[in-house]
Amino acid sequence: MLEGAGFADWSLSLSQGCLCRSGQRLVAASTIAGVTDSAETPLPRRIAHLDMDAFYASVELLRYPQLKGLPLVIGGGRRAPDNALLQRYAGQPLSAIPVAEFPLLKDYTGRGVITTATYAARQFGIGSAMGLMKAARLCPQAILLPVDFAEYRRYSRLFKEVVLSMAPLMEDRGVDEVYIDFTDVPGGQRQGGRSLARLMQGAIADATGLSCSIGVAPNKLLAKMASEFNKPQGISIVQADDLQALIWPLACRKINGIGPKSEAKLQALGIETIADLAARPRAWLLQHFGKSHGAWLHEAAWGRDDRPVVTESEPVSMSRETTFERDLHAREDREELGAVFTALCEQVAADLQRKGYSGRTIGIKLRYADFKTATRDITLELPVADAAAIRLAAGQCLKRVPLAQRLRLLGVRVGALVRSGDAQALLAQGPRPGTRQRPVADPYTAPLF
Ligand code: TTP
Ligand code: MG
Ligand code: MG
Repeated sequence: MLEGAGFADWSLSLSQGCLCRSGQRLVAASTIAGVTDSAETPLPRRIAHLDMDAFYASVELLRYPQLKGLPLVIGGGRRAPDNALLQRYAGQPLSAIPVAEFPLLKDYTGRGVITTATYAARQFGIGSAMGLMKAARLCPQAILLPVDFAEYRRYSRLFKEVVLSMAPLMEDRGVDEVYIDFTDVPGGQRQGGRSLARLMQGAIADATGLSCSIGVAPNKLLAKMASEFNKPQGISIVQADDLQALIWPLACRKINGIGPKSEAKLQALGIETIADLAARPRAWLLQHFGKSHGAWLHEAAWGRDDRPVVTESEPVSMSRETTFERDLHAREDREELGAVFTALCEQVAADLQRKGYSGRTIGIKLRYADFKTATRDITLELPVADAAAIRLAAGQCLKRVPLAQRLRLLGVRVGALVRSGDAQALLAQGPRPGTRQRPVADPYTAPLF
């Protein structure tokens, strides 16, 4: 069984909750021809997006510096602290393990995917989400290392602490990226934000040994695009009047929020670049994409986005999922599936308990052999965080999905999270009207999985 990173949509997905708007703007005083204008003029918004370079791989290179410059991919399973290689070199520094001892991509068999690849490996056309065996055909000599989420989380915390020490308005956007409001930070306006971005890159490198790329722009939408312009170790500054030169030539897909489906629809309508999108009348977009999505597409194409930098966030759901080594059948592989299902529930429960949350909405996700995906969920009257209750509710969800076809992936998710302290208070209040009872063991599902 592979522990998939499940990165794209589910795994440990920490979505944002409460909004906290950036603080008061500073007062700018300007002197023109001897006349002092002391009116309160807000400084122009300068929003940075910071994204670590080849994050998981770069963290691995800190402990295996002998692999620097070589093609390296991360994926295929979790790092076991007692694996054969580490045992053979027990007592010696990790940096002393000879390069020739590391596993190569060409020797991998299985269905794991790449979480990330170093820039040296990307030159061979391989990258995130590609199957490891396919990648092995493109770059057989790449070194393959397993994932070590605990270590990546540790470095994630470290670099965010550095950012916060320099600029207090930071929005956490996942393990390796953040938005930062530079507007009112001393020096944040200098060179459009370049000076502060450079200082930040240096401070992060000093504290962690890792490199990052930063884009600074009038808003989050443009900053996110800008941070990719000069990766790795890049700094890109976008001003409002750069839209035509820097943003419009890009493919629509570069807009964060336009995924493969929207891209295909846009292409079918003859829209390839952001310039093509900007050229369509707003009313036309509304007609083809609906009121809200159409309006958003129009605003995005014109580089407009007034979303604030959200400084406090609460996870709204936590999940775990796994892709099987071979497709499994609900009946023929009942025992194996049942064990995986229970393990996933236990993992989510452990995640919840470690982070101090409980949740009322329990969901499952299945991906069938034909890659179609099904999800179901159930909302309980009270939040739960224990594996047995999650397992029971998830089992009820399973009853509601077709199980004739083989499965390649199974996931369990707990949503509608509340802090466990708040959950205790809810428990004391008793059940809410209109929600389901805490499930009892189900004679059909319990033996099925
Ligand atoms: P990214 O920031 O998308 O990628 P990256 O940091 O590896 O490389 P880049 O220099 O282009 O920013 O993702 C951050 C980490 O998230 C990445 O190191 C591994 C993980 N990840 C996955 O596990 N699966 C994925 O499909 C992607 C895109 C990332
Ligand atoms: Mg990154
Ligand atoms: Mg990222």
